[in-house]
Amino acid sequence: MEGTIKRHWEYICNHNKENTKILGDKNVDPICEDSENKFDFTVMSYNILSQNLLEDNSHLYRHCRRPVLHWSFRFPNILKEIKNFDADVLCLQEVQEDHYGTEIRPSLESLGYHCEYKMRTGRKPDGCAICFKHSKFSLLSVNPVEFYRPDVPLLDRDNVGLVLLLQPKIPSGASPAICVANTHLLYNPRRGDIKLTQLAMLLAEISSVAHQKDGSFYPIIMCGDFNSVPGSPLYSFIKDGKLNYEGLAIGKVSGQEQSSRGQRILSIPIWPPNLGISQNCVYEVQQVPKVEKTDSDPTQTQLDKTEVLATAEKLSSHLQHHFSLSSVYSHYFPDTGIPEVTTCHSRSAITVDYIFYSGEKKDVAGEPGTEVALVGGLKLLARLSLLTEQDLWTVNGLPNENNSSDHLPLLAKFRLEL
Ligand code: KL2
Repeated sequence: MEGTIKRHWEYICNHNKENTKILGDKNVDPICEDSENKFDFTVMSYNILSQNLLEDNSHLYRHCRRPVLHWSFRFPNILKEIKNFDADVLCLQEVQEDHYGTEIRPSLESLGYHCEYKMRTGRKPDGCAICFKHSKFSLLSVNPVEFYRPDVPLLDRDNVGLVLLLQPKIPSGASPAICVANTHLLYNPRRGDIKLTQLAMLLAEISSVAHQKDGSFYPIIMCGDFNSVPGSPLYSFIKDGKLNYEGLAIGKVSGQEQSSRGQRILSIPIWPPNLGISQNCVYEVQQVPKVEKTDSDPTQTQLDKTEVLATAEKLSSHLQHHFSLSSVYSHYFPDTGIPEVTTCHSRSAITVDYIFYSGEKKDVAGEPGTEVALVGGLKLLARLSLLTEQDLWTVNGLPNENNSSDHLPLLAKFRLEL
């Protein structure tokens, strides 16, 4: 018998953004702030390891005892975990279609979840699911995203994303919607060009789903398996909202592997204009040529300006997005500096899974009353602690007797200030 490893809730009190403090561990919920106009909810992101991928990549699981690799052994464990954590929103990756239909969806429905699913395109039969508690949210819209594009040769991979708009159910009535996105980006460590483009496509969809009439955005939660490590260019782009990729090798984008022999440098731009997504990661509106006729012929001037802008954008190696996203996890244990891991098998033990959320950093340049920027944003209340690689090898790595995926579930408690 392999032992179990305890993970604990870390409660976070961040009245003051500069020194976000972890207040307590263990299972005490210190009262950070007693606000009446709030909506609290929990989110889990979990790559549950599709049986099909487990069998295709069986060399990664040679350290495991045979019986723990059977789906009939793994599924009850995964379900038990989901049931015990009881999150209000589940973002699941590697959800195999047949298992989803026959076991996963029915089981989650009987636990009070509404489930939405997007299967990959192509031949691999898994996909992403977002499930939420009926009791906490109603569904406003479902927006699947396919990263495969027959008209864009770069985008020949079958990964997908799913974006939901959810309405919190609160007794007092008015609350903004919440946008929840889930994805599993391409694995191939050498194809950072595709990974970045897939991310841009997800961000463009989130922009269009989460954007409000006044130009601001609903609160956003973006979860998933990004197949990129903390501090990598792809990760930094998510957190910083900008990336200059000039001279960057395609194999360096995700940071999964050290070597970059014989690697191409990212082209500028990375994706072609017919994708219809700008360097700011929003859908481009169809340019209808403006015909303005006056005596001095301003049509000519109009045209020149458009051309100049188009050229400037084409030559720029800068990507941007419009969200202020923070990561629930900080990726290193503060006392030791040892990395947290979210996935562990015989070839690697790294962080590739994340829960990103919007709303906490707004640099309103030190003006008095800056905290007001938090209104409508999400506040991180707590997270379930992660583990080190060493911790996991004391229980024979992943999957094991009790943890039935090669990833750990990530969990966060959020507060929406109303
Ligand atoms: O890294 V993952 O596992 O997020 O845990 O995402 C991919 C990999 C997943 C979907 O493609 O399948 C795993 N070597 C190792 N792992 C692989 C490989 C490979 N060649 N191909 C797919 N996966």
